[in-house]
Amino acid sequence: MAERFVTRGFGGRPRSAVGLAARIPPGQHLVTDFPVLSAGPTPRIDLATWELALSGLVRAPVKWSWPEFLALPAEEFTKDISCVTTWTKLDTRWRGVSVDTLLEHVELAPNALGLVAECHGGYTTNLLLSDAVNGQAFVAYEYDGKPLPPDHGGPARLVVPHLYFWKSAKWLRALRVVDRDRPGFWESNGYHIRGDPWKEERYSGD
Ligand SMILES: Nc1nc2c(c(=O)[nH]1)N[C@H]1C(S)=C(S)[C@@H](COP(=O)(O)O)O[C@H]1N2
Ligand SMILES: [Mo]
Repeated sequence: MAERFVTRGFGGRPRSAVGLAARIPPGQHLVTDFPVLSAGPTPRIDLATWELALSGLVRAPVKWSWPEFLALPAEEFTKDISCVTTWTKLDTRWRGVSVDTLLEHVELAPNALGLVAECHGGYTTNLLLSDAVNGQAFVAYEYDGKPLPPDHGGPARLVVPHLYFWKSAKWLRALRVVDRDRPGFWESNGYHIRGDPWKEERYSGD
């Protein structure tokens, strides 16, 4: 992927060295490439059969086909992302549907507490609803103005930029509403249940 030395003019963010440093969470370093990190092979996903489900503790579960998903109101998001392996990438540019928009289509049960992101290939990650609403998380299908590449989670992935990037589940197929914050794949393998980069919540016990 071609990277430019000069950053484009994303609205009003600080560009001085001091300003940039203030955007890098503790223990992280800046990258300009976009590393690929996957626990398994990149699945081949057919858009003709692709579905996104919103299921679990909702009155009536919803499923979107690819055309239905693309018809939902979408937004542009420009966000900094941090991977627990210590890279941080600034101003990543995505297009997708906010989790708020998805949740407008269901009625949550009173005991709804979290979401489990379920992926093609079996990967899962857990998220509190309080970390998923109010514009904090979205399901992206474009990166940098182009369809999201398969290695980066295309056709569509969850992006939760304020938490370590393992929470940003690639090849998303379902968001399941749950009443307990149970650990997903990495959270069951020694990583933190929440993963806030600014608090360095890397490993369970941090
Ligand atoms: N389905 C799925 N989602 C995943 C992963 C994975 O292995 N499978 N890896 C996670 C991890 S650890 C990171 S850091 C990011 C990496 O995303 P990228 O490959 O687009 O950089 O995806 C996250 N989402
Ligand atoms: Mo990661």
